[in-house]
Amino acid sequence: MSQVFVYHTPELVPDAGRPDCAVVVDVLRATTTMATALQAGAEAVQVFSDLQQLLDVSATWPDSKRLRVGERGGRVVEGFDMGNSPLDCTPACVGGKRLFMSTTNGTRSLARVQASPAVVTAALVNRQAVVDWLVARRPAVIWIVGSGWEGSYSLEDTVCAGAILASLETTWGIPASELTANDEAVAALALFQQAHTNLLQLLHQASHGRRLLGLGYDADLKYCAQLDSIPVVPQQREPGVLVLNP
Ligand code: 3SL
Repeated sequence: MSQVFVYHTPELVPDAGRPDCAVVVDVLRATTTMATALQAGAEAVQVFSDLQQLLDVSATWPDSKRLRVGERGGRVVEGFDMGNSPLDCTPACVGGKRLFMSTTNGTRSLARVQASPAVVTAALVNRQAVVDWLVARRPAVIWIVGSGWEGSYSLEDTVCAGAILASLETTWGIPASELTANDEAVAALALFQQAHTNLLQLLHQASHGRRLLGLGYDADLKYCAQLDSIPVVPQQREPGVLVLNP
């Protein structure tokens, strides 16, 4: 049976120990964008915490096969091909290309757990696909790692952790009381149970949701709030490189 721990931010992930599987969450918007880009036919998403390193590594790829995705503070990084909007990830734009991506928080969470034996990314849009993947493999210890915002808690990543737990309970048939391994996991499940009928409203209340609304990204919030709309599981094939079929 699995034990599921929830950590709200990469900073709260313990230094000691590691899970059998890490599930990285950044509902607004990095992990939503990753699932969308891979479903739209991107070859891979390669993540970087550091913008200069991203520029150096992506420079070794042919122009026609790469897209530089950069976001800081919700805005597109100057000189990059695109920002972090999942709505830009159409097959015409990303098909066959590698996305070299750096975002404020989501890519830092991935870096924090990249040494785990298995790493997948989850958002509300691909929650059930991730649950099915976990149930098929039954990792003994699962860490769900939220991205938050610059070290602080976020409602949207916590509700997604709760959505994963709620579906693990029903799909697996194991009571949540046996799956939840820390207080954060219990609280995440309670948040989802309270908010599941109107996830968009919760994203509108979230501080990063409000930040994105202020930048005009209303349609992104609507897209990111859709539960189980994309049946894909981005998986780490090598440190920092996410693909659909490793
Ligand atoms: O913080 C992150 O990693 C981003 O997902 C933030 S944003 O939604 O692109 O602004």
